[in-house]
Amino acid sequence: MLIRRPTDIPASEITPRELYLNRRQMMAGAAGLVLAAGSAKGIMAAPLSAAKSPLSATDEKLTSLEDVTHYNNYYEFGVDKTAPAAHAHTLKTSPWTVKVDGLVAKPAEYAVEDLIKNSALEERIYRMRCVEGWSMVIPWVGFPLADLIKRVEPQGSAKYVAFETVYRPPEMPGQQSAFPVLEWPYVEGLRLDEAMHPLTILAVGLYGETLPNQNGAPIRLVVPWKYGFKGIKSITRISFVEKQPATSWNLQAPDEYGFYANVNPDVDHPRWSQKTERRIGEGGLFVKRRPTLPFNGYGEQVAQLYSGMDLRKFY
Ligand SMILES: Nc1nc2c(c(=O)[nH]1)N[C@H]1C(S)=C(S)[C@@H](COP(=O)(O)O)O[C@H]1N2
Ligand SMILES: [Mo]
Repeated sequence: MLIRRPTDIPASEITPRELYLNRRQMMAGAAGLVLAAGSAKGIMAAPLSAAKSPLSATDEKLTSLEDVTHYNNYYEFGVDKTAPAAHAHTLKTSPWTVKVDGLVAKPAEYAVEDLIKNSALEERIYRMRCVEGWSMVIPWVGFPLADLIKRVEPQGSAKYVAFETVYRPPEMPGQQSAFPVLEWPYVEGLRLDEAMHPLTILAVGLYGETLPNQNGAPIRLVVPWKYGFKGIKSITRISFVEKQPATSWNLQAPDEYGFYANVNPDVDHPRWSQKTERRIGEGGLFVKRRPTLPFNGYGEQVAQLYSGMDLRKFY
């Protein structure tokens, strides 16, 4: 893991990912062949420099890199937890652009390398809770979504932010299915104040390196007080809109998955309880499920966003 504060790093040392990889391949000599093969498959990871954030949940044991990268949900590559690790290498993540449009004064199209270069990257260790009942602790590398939002200057009429994953059936086998589980592309959304909250980040890496494809390379959303499905992967478009946008899981089963999807032990999923969770990696017969906390334990920071709202109605 390579984690240094941005101020420690001379500008000459910060190179775009491609340059970095080429240089590393040249220096690696014979081993370069192996790296090049990995690079061609789109599975190369490159180190990222990031400052440790005080907003991390530091007291909890990290989920292993193996589990974080081999127990995934990414339906574009299949519905099994192991499918994304097996198949996501087919997605070409470079070059990659993120289009930012809608109700903003300065719409823009960013190359992901530029977003990475021009952002103050932080390591954020977050508890993550999936609606299916499991949880992990993941050291993300990313930057506050608010930083990007401020750059494009939302208009007063912008009330929500809508996100879109790429639609690329040739690279995403799940998008080729005649009976898809979800409508494509995968879409998600946040209220503008949720999107602006300091805990909300766009992640570009984990465990000190660029994101593996199965975790949403090259850029994905992370909102730690909401169920995992809000964390849309491989984002290609971010739009500022006036009305609450459609979201993939809500379209699929509106009575099971709401727009807000705040982690809430008191509101059961129609088919199962949300009171407890299984921490991935805690094996063994007698390992107890952990109690699930309101807002996944981030209530002190985020509960005020929802004051006066009936969280049974707005689930
Ligand atoms: N585009 C896209 N984004 C997605 C998903 C998906 O199927 N497609 N699954 C979601 C769900 S249900 C979860 S729990 C998280 C899992 O993220 P992880 O595999 O990095 O832990 O990604 C979310 N983002
Ligand atoms: Mo999930």
